[in-house]
Amino acid sequence: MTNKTMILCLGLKNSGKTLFLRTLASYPKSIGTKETVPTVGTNLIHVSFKRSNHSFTIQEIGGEMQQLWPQYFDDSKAIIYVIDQSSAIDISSNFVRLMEILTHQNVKSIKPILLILNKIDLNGPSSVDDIIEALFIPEMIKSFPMNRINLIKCSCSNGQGIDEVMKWMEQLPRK
Ligand SMILES: Nc1nc2c(ncn2[C@@H]2O[C@H](COP(=O)(O)OP(=O)(O)OP(=O)(O)O)[C@@H](O)[C@H]2O)c(=O)[nH]1
Ligand SMILES: [Mg+2]
Repeated sequence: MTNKTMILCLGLKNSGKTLFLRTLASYPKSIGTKETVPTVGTNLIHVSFKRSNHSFTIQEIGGEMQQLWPQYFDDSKAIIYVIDQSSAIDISSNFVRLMEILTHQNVKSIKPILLILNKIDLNGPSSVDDIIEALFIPEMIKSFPMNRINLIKCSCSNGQGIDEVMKWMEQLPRK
């Protein structure tokens, strides 16, 4: 019997959610595809891992729909939040959005959260470590016990970190 685990994929516009979903859907064949269009509404992909017989539905909510994110919290078992580490202007919005998610009553004490520091192949104006610090990610991780928050540095362009993401998904509780 397969079990489907529902995961929500959130993040600001242009952070890379659609490419992330596509990359996961047919990894490693998908590496190298880059063309996307901004998501209007939501976008669903299904991923199955044969070795563990564990299946997932991942739902992207387009960055345009930030105000509606909380409506989707209830139905998901976990949240993946994608951050474009090459975009310095997104730092404060990312911080505000993350705080809203982490303190929301349907999220704060139950859901595992994966922070994806995406576009690691690109050099932004700040170093990756500076972005991690500016977003207070170490403090976030410490304040949520039992490894509830994890961070993976990723490139949906060259596939770096995607294996680690798959391992994180496989250890999620089943439906
Ligand atoms: N270099 C590089 N480009 C990336 C990476 N991930 C995504 N992109 C590019 O970033 C742009 C936006 O990617 P999308 O996946 O459409 O972003 P999104 O978060 O789905 O955006 P919305 O749907 O508008 O919320 C596209 O041009 C992608 O090719 C990455 O890891 N590296
Ligand atoms: Mg999208």
